[in-house]
Amino acid sequence: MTQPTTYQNYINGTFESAREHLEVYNPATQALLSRVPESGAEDVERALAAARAAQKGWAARPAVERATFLHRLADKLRDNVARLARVITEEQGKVTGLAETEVNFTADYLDYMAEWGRRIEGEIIESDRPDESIFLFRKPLGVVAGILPWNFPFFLIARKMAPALVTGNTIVIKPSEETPNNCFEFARLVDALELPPGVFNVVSGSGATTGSALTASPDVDMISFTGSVATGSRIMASAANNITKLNLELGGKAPAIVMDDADLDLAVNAIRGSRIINSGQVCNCAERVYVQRGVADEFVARMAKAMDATRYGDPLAQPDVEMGPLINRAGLDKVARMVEVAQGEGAELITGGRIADLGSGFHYRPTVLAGCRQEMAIMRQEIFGPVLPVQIVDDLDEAIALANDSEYGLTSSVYTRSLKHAMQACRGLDFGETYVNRENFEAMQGFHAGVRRSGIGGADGKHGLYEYTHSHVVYLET
Ligand code: TXE
Repeated sequence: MTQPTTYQNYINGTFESAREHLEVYNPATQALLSRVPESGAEDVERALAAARAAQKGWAARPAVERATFLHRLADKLRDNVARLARVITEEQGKVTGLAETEVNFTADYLDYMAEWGRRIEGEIIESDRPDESIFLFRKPLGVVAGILPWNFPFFLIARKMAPALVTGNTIVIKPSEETPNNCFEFARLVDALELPPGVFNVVSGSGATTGSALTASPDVDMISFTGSVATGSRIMASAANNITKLNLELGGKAPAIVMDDADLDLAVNAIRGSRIINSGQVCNCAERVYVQRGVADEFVARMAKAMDATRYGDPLAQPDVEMGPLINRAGLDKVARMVEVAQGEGAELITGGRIADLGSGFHYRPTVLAGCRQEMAIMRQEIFGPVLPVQIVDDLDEAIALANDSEYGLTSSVYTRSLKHAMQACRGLDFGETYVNRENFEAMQGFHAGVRRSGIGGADGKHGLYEYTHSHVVYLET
């Protein structure tokens, strides 16, 4: 058996030990993988001070020069795909193919954001005065704190650091305590680039200790957070003391609407894929289905068959599985409890419905629940597991009204062959994203943002890039 690795924080271009440590386990085998710093307030302050000291010099470089570091990092990622994917799978539990996709997508994302180096634009605004010019510059905010979740832990590093760095900010990343190892491997590759010290820093630790030290600090200009609504709300309260700018992605309860005129093969395939990918632990994937009455029985029967056929297990021991374990015991218990409560409230269990005993690991059987009603917790709260609750609707108006009746508003999808229905859904759905006749996944050049409690601001594309800047308007009278 391999010995657990001990990782160190990455502060000011140096790997440093911390006084306290946390342990990281493989969710499929429960084997100890690593010890990582439980960083205290002093570690956090040192990282922030390093980021502050580096920021002005970093911002003074041309954006295209800053971008070259991101391109070089992308190349390093591509040279290490298999190794990095293994680190991700070991601590997070996703299947190897998905982990490899995550690494490759992260490399592409770094390249994509680097390309903005030559495209960041200000504005020249018409003046009311005869001899005046008005210029709008875009400037970096300063020091960004990036607080990460565990579901796409590697990609989320880049989703925060790439737009931050290309626009001239410096960053301190805190990975989730569930999945910090991949972030330290990322830092090792950054270290080999000879990026100026302090531009990119990593401090690991729990939310209560390290996360709250970061969000409480007056030396942070923007907090970019992806995680739960409860933690997002706590972070907002903490940021309020310093009026720190926030960018929050807080998950979703994505509705999938399946109309009588849908291509059912496509709908079943896409929705099933969306529920088992990453064991259902994805913010943008179908969490509840509204199916029109005419195809409801057939949809449920086909979905149950497809879910039932899912191969799951330890992705490193059985490379052909389609789904790995859930992230931890708490995640597994939450999913199991939600399914039990739903059945108590009258939902009909079609398939699955229990923890899978594979000897070790946090596995849950792919599950379909029919006869669900809007007031059930399973239709309202984020499940974050391979469980699909299905409710019957009579028409599209009803489906849209039920879809919108949610505290979340990140993504949504609709399956129909009718252009009229598709456009009606696009007009009626109050969400940050809608997918029509396709699986739920966003593009890096889009804009991933939610409404209601799904967050504030967003990521990706031009709009995501400019979240990391502020405007500076200059009135020049000559
Ligand atoms: O999230 P947390 P958890 C949802 C999903 C999941 C639930 C709980 O429903 O079941 O959240 O997951 C840091 N100050 N999502 O408990 O607590 C923490 O250390 C500062 C949806 O893992 O939000 C970690 O780095 N930071 C989501 C990060 O916040 C704090 C993805 C996320 O942890 C903190 C993940 C504090 N007080 C879970 N407390 C998505 N949007 O996709 C915790 N953290």
